[in-house]
Amino acid sequence: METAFISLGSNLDNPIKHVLDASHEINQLNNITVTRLSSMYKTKPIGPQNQNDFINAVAVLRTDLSPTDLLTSLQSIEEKHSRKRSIRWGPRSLDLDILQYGKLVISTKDLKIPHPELVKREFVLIPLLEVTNPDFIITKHGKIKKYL
Ligand code: PH2
Ligand code: MG
Ligand code: MG
Repeated sequence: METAFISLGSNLDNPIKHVLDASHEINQLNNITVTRLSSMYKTKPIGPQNQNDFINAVAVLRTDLSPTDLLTSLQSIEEKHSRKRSIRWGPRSLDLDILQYGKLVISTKDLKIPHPELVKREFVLIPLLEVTNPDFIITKHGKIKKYL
């Protein structure tokens, strides 16, 4: 059993509903329990500015799935929310990213943990702080409080 942290984001058609529904759907998957969900944060888009504000949140999971199986499961939920992969950093109905998985560091073509943008993004760091504490260690980087 490992603890994993994921980010949830949406900026298309009722983003709060996409994020909340996704958290329930993740909890219903076999081998995953959502143990905490942060508040919903309304955030300005990073990247192209001609798109809606985002709703962002972070969830804490307990899971038996390997990182790649977890990724596949999260992608199946993104697809259910009619996620289309188009513009980099563009609008999306649902984005689920693995931020951290236990103390693991992975860097493959399809999966990088910790998430490479994690420590640069307030829309992830602030909800992550809410569900952890200032001394929480981001693998490779150190205490979260250094970045806020
Ligand atoms: N996701 C992106 C690009 N830009 N900006 C905000 N505020 N929130 C996001 O979740 C987000 C973004 C690509 O994953
Ligand atoms: Mg993302
Ligand atoms: Mg993503």
